[in-house]
Amino acid sequence: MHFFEDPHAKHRRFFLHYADLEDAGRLTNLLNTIRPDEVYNLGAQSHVRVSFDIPDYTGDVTGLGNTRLLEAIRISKVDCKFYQASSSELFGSTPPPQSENTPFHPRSPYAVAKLYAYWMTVNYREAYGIHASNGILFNHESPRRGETFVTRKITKAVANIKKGKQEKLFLGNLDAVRDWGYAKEYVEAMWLMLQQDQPTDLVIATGISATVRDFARAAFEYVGLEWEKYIEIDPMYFRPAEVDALIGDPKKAERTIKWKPTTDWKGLVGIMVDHDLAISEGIDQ
Ligand code: G4F
Repeated sequence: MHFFEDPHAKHRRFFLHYADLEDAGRLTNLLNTIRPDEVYNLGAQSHVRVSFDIPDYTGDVTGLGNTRLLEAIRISKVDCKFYQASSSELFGSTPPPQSENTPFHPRSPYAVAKLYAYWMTVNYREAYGIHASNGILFNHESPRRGETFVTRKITKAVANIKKGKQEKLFLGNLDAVRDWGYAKEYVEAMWLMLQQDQPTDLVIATGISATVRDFARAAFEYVGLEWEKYIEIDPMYFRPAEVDALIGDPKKAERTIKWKPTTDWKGLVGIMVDHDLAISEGIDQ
């Protein structure tokens, strides 16, 4: 991103470059210019509910975006390792526990697009010998989580309600079961995957699950409030097809990359509510 003369440029170790997963030419050009050692494709239209409203766009960016990036690597002949952000949403309606051997059954345009990207990653590995790996990550959360995903929506509302800035929290399906882990730890797993000699596909999860109701109850209790007084159900947040239960089996990751999570969903509740309380009080994080 060099639009102007930057006097500090020679001291910088981190550079931003513009590109778009819909723009194959730019991706190839960028690969040729930067010639990276590692490429992490975390780009997507990643909201599951939203993907039902914009399935075409989701397929283009979340699915084909992966192919454009793999093609850019193949065409530019850059010798790099590739990480694809695959998702536990691939498992969809297949019952838990889910491991690398569990059959996929996606339940949303987002998950179908991710399934295509998963197999393209495997295909480029097998067809062209690219060091390409899929990290099949279960839900990973942190204070940086977008505010329309359920954990952050809850922790932000809890903080605002505690501070008297909000009255109610409107949610959809409280019965959904998720395996929530800490994004900070999951990013380490991504990096570890690209430090291996051999590419592989790995489930990254805690193996511990809770319902949306459990998470909400714990978040309200963390600040001494009774959750039932504040939560209302709004069918607007229901999905045309829901993923009822995701609980990962991370044993292969423990074995192959020596990765083990240390923060479970209850730990996350504390980290995220504390952060949102500080924001609500106007303290810079
Ligand atoms: O927080 P969510 O929107 O995450 P979801 O759908 O599980 O997907 C996230 O994790 C995936 C990995 O497994 C990623 F691939 C994906 O990109 C994303 O990061 O919803 C979690 C659950 C769902 O069952 C949903 O129906 O919470 C339920 N829910 C209930 N009320 C709600 C709400 N979800 C949202 N976003 N907003 C609600 O008000």
